[in-house]
Amino acid sequence: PVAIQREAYSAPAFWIDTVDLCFDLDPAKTRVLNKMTLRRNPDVPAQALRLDGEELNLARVLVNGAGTSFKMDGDKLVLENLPEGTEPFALEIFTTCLPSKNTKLMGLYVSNDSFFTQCEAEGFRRITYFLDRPDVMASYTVTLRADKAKFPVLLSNGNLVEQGELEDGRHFAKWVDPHKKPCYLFALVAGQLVCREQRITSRAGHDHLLQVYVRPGDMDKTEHAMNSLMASVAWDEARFGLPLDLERFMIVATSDFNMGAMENKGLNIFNTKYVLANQATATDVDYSNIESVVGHEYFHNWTGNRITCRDWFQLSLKEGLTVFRDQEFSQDLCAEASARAVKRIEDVRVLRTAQFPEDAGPMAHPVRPDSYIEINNFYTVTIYEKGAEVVRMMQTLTGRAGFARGMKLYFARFDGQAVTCDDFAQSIADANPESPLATLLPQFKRWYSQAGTPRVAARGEYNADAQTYTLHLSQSCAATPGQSEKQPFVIPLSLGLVGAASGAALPLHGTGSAGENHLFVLTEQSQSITFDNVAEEPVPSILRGFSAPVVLDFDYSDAQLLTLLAHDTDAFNRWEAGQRLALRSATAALASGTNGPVLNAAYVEAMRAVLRHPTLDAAFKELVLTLPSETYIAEQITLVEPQRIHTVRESMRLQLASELHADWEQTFADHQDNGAYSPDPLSSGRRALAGMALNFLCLAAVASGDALWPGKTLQRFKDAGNMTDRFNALQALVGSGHELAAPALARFHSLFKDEALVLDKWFALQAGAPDRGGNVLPAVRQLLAHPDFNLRNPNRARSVIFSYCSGNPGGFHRADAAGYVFWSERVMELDSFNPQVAARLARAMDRWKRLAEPYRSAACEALKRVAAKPDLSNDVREVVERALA
Ligand code: HT7
Ligand code: ZN
Repeated sequence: PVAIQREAYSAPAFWIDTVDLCFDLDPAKTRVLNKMTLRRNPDVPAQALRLDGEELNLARVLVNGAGTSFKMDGDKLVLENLPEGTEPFALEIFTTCLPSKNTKLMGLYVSNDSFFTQCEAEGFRRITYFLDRPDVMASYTVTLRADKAKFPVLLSNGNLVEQGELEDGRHFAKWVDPHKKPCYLFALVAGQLVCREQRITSRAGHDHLLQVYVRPGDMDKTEHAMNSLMASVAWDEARFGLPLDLERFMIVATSDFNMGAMENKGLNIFNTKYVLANQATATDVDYSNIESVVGHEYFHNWTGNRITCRDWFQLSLKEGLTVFRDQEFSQDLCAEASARAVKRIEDVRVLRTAQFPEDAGPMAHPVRPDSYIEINNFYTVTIYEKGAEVVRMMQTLTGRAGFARGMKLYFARFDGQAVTCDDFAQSIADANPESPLATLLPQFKRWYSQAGTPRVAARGEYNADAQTYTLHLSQSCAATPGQSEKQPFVIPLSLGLVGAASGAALPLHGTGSAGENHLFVLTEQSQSITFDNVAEEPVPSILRGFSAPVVLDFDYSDAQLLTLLAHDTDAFNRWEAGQRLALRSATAALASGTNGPVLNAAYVEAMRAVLRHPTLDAAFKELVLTLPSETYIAEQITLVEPQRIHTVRESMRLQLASELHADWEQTFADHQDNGAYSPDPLSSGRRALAGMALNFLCLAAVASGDALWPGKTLQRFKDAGNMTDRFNALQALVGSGHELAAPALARFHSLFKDEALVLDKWFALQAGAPDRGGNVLPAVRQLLAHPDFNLRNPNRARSVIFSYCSGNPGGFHRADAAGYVFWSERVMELDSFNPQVAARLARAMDRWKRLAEPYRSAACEALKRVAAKPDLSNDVREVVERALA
């Protein structure tokens, strides 16, 4: 396979102005008539038209209504004898495809007897021959024809302009999209679906129809998605002045989907996981995910659809910006500042546990990559989450109002075009000429071109006589594949000082900032900053709110961290202090190899103080009391022994469970809500903390042999009025390894055997359970043989296989290599029908080179076994070959 290079971009040789598609939908063989008008691009030397296609049967090609010669070059359809000059000409192509055999779920496919499409990134070429690249934007008219009884609902992008009956029980619907779009935003849906509707009037006074389509039987799970959609429409208009530009906006849910959702113009297609929710079947986390994914796809309507990417190297132009927007949306929906801080901590946790390892591993790539083999492999946490952090830093450097001004300029300049990350950054800077972003723009853009997580090392010096405090800061960034040397980044550091003795927020002098917070922009390799009139020895609170995606190295003493944990006014750094303390204990235990208690008394007492704190809210307490994950701990050490990490973390959990036993009992008692269920942040936080308490109480009970709490937990599992409480209770039983877990699991299955998304939870819980003596892998193998398991359904495959291989390091990394054998079998099995999902699973081995023996050699062998498979897809080959390089 050949790598595609960003530098090799050239404009298309032809433009496609209009596309008129007619589909005769039949699962076994669908016929597609594609009538286009094209013209030569006058800026490009005259050449043949080379159209992309994949797994299509070509029946006819006409140019201006007459037959023409053509040839095939691999998958490409090549037309050499086209009219000269730049006048438009008509091209008609008739093809067939096989939706029911489409197991890749890209292009046109069948799920539960309905038709769906997925065209991003390169799925449209599986529907018809086309210039399948995002910078070719056309106007679409689409006619769908199908059996009326089997496919009563026929949807495509834009407005429904005509519908009617045909012969033989068939019917048709004709859709016209008023906006030009790249083909990756094309969509159609046909099937037996029902919909929830809502009419809204925008701030500007325009009427719109919102619809959420689901399978009959799922209507009672659509209210939250609709509410989230309405909130999204209102938010984008209020915060960025971006209105809904369509009369009709539709969301359709499907249970077979490779990713989370897709922002097709006016016809978003969603994984059911991010649409369906009611209190009996969905947890608080599900509700919150639905809100952000509905928001994310809706916000793409402007950032992605109205202005799209010139080429796929610019993917973060739409994805990083849209993740930033969905994060801001969810924060803005929080009524309380504490809930906004909780959301920020959750987002940072995702970045640090998933993106930092990616940036340090074999798949590391810049936010704007330089090359790829398979674009589907580049829908990554770097493009999405790190890309969002880059946009966030732009907002930090220009201010909230300045950033909004920059967005306005971006739309004024580029609406309706396919552009680059440079175009975006330039717009934000140009709208804020006095900002540090404008003065530092070329250097700032290194965030787009350099991979790797920068480290900031900080050291403080307090001069009690002069009452000055100086922070010495320096930055570095490790080599990543293809980039051995890194230039300094622009790193905005939000700073404050906390009195070491008083715990007070100290006023900052000498920095030009008034108040207790200062934004220092680190641009050199080393720089210092001095604060004057510092009346007492301070503890520096650096990187407040996680103001840049970096690792901060500061040699805090335990006492300093305890001060920050107790007093910092910045909630992020307060949480961070607790994480640093826990991490320090874990790494010390790993280094010493002792099996004694891991946590010191000061830490346990600090956790007790947090739990008992009268004003901190429950969601924040739950985050502070959550220990760093095994994956995150593993990232902090050079030679990883996964079993040791698992043992150490489990013993930390047990220590918190037993030493805080009475507090957990009190916490559980204090967080019982008997009112109506509401998934708002405050109530969810209370449920999360109560769930955590149950977890620890069951853990302690198993250790002590006490039957009280497991019994109470089983009762709560039975009586719970919502899925969050029910699932938390089940998790507590399974997580503690108590014998009541088995009957509870059986009861859960029988209660929810007809709810696919709930069964996914049931599978995932077992595959992700804490390993006890190697018991998880045999359980996982049994789950694969369960009648409800279906490898072809990506959600189900993820619930078992990914939960085990990527989400359960203690169970997966086995000294006998059986986990890796299981992984290699599943990667190869999945690859034979869905390479995209297989390649995601392949990523579970990214960090194998850091493993200690015997894991390392066994992992290497498993990777080689996969790489040696002769008919491996490009998707999986790219991942395993980069891992082995
Ligand atoms: N923009 C969407 C990406 C997506 C996708 C990409 C490859 C294969 C399948 C896919 N489904 C959706 C999702 C988003 O970021 O909004
Ligand atoms: Zn997106």
